[in-house]
Amino acid sequence: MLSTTVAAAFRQHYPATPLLVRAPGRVNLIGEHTDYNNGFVLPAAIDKEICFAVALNNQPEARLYSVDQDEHYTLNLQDVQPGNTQWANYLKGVVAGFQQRGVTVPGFDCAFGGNVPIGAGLSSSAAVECGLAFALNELLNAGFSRMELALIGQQAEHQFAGVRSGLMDQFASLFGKADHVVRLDCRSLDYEYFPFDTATCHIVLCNSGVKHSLASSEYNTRRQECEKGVQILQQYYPEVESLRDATLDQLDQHREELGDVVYRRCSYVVRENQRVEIACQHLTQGDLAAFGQQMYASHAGLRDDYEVSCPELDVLVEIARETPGVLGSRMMGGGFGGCTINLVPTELVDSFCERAAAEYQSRLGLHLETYKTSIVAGVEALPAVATSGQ
Ligand code: GAF
Repeated sequence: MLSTTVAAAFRQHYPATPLLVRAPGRVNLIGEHTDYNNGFVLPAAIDKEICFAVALNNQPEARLYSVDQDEHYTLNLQDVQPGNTQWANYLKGVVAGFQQRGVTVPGFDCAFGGNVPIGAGLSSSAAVECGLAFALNELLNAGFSRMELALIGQQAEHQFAGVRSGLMDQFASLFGKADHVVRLDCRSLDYEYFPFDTATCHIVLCNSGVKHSLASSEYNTRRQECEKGVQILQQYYPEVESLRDATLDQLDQHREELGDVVYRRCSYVVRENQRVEIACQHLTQGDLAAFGQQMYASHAGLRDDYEVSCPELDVLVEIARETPGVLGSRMMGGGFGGCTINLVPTELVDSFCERAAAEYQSRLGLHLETYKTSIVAGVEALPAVATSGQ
């Protein structure tokens, strides 16, 4: 078990009995690139997770150990700055978030590791941020709400990883509920859970294996393009504070001034927000086939208008579309690689995974990994595990 491995690694390097915490990755059924436009998202926490073992250490520094990289990092808590060790940056960003909120962070020891595939669009970085944020909140009795912890994680992403991400990933990791998806209104931060019955339909992920180096720079560019669209619209419609408030009509009226690229980015976001609303109605009615059609439409928008897909993801969606019985498929997360998310009736899951892998190999000569996921609870503390030496 993951927690046993991480607890054992902790005991190998540090003397104390640690607090154990698990922090899941996430899927997002629909609502992509809408979070930083104050729109709607529909994520869920999944059974791919990062485990943490953390204890205060009475030292002036934090000693960090990545079990997966087998690497140590010592953090001077008086001077927390981003550096060259990427995995440590996420943890440092969380420490900085506590400090910026007036919390004195004393020395601590931390070992962590997990099975969220890196660069697969399943938010391994948010799981790392949220796991440590939750553990420090407990150990320091800092009293932050889960939402504040999510905001600390998001801030870490902005300040220490250079990605101006929205709140979806951290929210999903902290607010996940078993067998439910959750719709978040990224402006009001109101959220609503919807039951998702994996007895009849499974969420299957197809990992393209592509880790695109453009992901963070293009992500920030998309965000700027959306902001530019809002600035232009605001001259005519002062009530438009973000793309959440804009309509397709307004965009059409000012199409020339917006220019082709910004127009397409903005119209994608407006349509995607509408799709989330429609998809949630289908979910409430139990109409997963109609839900799946919204996913296909979402993919087409991400590919053609938002331009964050890549040929491998497009092929995977085509394979899903051609497979009888599959209800919906689209690229997921920031884009430029990572996974597609597929809605597959339970009895077809194995045959779909086999077919998708064979087709991916024959069309692109690439190996495909597939994951049949379960929807699990968000970040939580785990019971202590006995390790040798205890
Ligand atoms: C990444 C970001 F971290 C999220 O905030 C979100 O914008 C997503 O890309 C796209 O929907 O996962």
